[in-house]
Amino acid sequence: MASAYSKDLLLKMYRKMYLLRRFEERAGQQYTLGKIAGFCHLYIGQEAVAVGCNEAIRPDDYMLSAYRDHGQPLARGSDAGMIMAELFGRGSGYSKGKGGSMHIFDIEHHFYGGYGIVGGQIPLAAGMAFAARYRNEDRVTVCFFGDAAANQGAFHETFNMAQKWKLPVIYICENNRYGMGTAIARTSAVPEIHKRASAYGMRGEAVDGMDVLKMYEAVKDAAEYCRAGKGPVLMEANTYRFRGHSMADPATYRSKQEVEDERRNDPIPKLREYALKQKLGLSDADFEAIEEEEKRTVDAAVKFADESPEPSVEELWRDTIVEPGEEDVRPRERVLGVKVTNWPKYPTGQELKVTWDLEPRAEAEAADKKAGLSR
Ligand SMILES: Cc1ncc(C[n+]2csc(CCOP(=O)(O)OP(=O)(O)O)c2C)c(N)n1
Ligand SMILES: [Mg+2]
Repeated sequence: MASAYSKDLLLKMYRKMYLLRRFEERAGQQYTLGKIAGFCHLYIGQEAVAVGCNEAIRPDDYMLSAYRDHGQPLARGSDAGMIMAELFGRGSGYSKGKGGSMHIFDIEHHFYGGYGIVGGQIPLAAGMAFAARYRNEDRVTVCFFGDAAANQGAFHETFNMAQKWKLPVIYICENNRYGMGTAIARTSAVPEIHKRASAYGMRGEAVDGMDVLKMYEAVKDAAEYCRAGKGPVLMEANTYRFRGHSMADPATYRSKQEVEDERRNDPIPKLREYALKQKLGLSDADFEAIEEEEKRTVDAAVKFADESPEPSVEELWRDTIVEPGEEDVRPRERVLGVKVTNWPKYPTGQELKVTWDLEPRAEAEAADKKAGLSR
């Protein structure tokens, strides 16, 4: 029987999962060498979730995540060197070295962070989905968060509005069974998180997050549903992190046996075994060649990060606030007012034309000068 998936797709998914794994292994190593400071949460074990999802959506769809955020942008195609440089706190990183591991942000690939507040990205994703709908774009927003984030108030408040407005957003709860050192079953009245969708009349489902093809199929179907205007989806991807919560966590709250058992379910060899069984003419050598290439990609990323300069002291003050007397390095227009007539009922599909009155630059400068401010 012919394979249900093309050779290209299977190899692409293998390549990406391997890249994510290798990147994280090297990040962990660089952390222990003292090259990375602060928090560092590795994605090892969860690769199938980000990769299966990314292949199922469009490159222009929006994506947000929590602080365990190296894997999703890598799956999107972000530059491994710029992510590693951010971890190293170097000026060539995605947040100019000022965010670190938890704050990857890559507009080119529509990856909008990287958030340290547990559950903080959940309402933001609804806002992005609202904006897409408002502008009559058919983009879907994908929002990743952990199992412990499902106990935050923002989760419930957002789902209420998202379902009420039928927002095109897929919420992917990466249930790795722990929030820091606490098993989710110890803190949750309903530990099967997808079931909580029913409280809002929303579509909710569980997926095997250790199987990249199952993730791919589930997200493809959910994205179609969202694009058709049917509303949001809560998808619980059952997965497992093979390492501790962060680099600072020896993970003594779970048994070695449990981790060993879960490692037998590793999504990377699983995909390889599947692909080899298909009549696609693949052999071990094809996978080994991919692994070698991705090892070189990550070696180059580490080298790039290590050779990049630290941000300058001046950089500390950029992209923050403009103090009186300071140079404004980001000239911006000021919005004077928003002209909107006939607010349409939401959702309508009717295009809403909004225009902004911007203060002419010369007038803004004159006003600043009068107030004793320089731009
Ligand atoms: C609002 C808030 N409360 C507490 C914390 C501390 N904290 C950081 S990570 C974490 C656990 C979150 O676990 P989960 O959502 O399951 O994600 P995972 O780390 O497993 O990917 C906690 C409690 C925080 N960052 N923000
Ligand atoms: Mg968790």
